[in-house]
Amino acid sequence: MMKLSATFAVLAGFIPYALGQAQEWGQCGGIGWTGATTCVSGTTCVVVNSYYSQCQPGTATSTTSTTTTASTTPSSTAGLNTLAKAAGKLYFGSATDNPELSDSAYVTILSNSKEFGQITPGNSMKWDATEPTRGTFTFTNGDVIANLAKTNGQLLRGHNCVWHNQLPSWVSSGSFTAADLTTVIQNHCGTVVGHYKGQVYSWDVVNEPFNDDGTWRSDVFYNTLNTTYVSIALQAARAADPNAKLYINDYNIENSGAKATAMLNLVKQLIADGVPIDGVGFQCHFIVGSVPTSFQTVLEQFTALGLEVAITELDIRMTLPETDALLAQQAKDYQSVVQACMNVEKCVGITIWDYTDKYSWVPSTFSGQGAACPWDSNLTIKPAYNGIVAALS
Ligand code: 9MR
Repeated sequence: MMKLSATFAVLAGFIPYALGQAQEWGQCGGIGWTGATTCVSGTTCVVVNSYYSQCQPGTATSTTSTTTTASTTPSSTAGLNTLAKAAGKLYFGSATDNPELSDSAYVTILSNSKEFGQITPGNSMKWDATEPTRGTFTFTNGDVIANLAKTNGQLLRGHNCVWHNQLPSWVSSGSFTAADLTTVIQNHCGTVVGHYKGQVYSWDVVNEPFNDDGTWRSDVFYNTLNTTYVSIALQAARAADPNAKLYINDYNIENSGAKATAMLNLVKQLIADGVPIDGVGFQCHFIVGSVPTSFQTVLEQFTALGLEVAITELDIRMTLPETDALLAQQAKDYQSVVQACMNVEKCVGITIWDYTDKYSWVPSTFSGQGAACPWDSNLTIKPAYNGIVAALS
């Protein structure tokens, strides 16, 4: 069994394990379990899966070990958004997605504007969702999330207009002339941004334009229009909703390096050319124990150009199973990432890429990894929550 030191328990806000022994067939461990972790005489604690260990009849021939993580007590009950706003930020927010909205316990937390003052639709405003066939727009799912934000008094980030991924095949495999594709982008961005006019705080107009080495990503937009697709999209978005902040959003630009430099050079050029650009989004999909060290410096390079910046898709994944040590490191990592935004005045807000492990994109994308969010899959806060609180306070 894993043991918590007294110091660690205080620092991380853990509740000590309940005393006593579990009965035959009772639960004796598993992620999130805070009850007894030893079994009555004649039974043995057997790991059924990482979430459930059980006292089964018989005596162990060897010591059974399981990963048990204790429950977390919030170090503040103010709520993450309340703390962020008190510290001068516009919001602390979360991504969400339509299928999850049938989970009422999930929605209750998402809708608590003390925790979340902003939401981003994870999928339902993307091109494949909004214009699956040319010129035919569907906003049903996007509207559900826009209306939820409105009902909850939460800001909305629009995500996204132009991206290489989640494109309907009529776009990704279309053979367009430059003039055709210009019209297609103008119509798509203009219609989608126009549909949500007045409801969106900021739009990720262009998403992930660069490869990790800082070269331009090869996709239908770049291959047909070279870099001009960026200004075409931004201008169409500005015309459609003059009050929405227009962002370019990417990952692996959080540390100094070729990709961050490429983004910096792009926005400098856009500014020089008089193209509308208000902000840069830093996705921040990180790994426990290796969050970037030059993040604040990079943020400041962008704000020095007069832009705002935001953390748009934060999560910090780990190799499973989660352990107390990994969760403690994750808390430190969340704290340092959020602190970087806190230290930069024009870093306007922080969005986590869903608040709970229950609906995180990570496990289905990175085999063997997960537990990336501040709430676990039982919708209970993890030490990461207190890491965020520490940065926001
Ligand atoms: O969270 C989104 C997930 O549900 C989708 O399957 C995935 C498909 O590409 O996109 C996820 O969101 C991505 C976001 O739109 C852009 N940055 C990376 C995010 C995680 O993949």
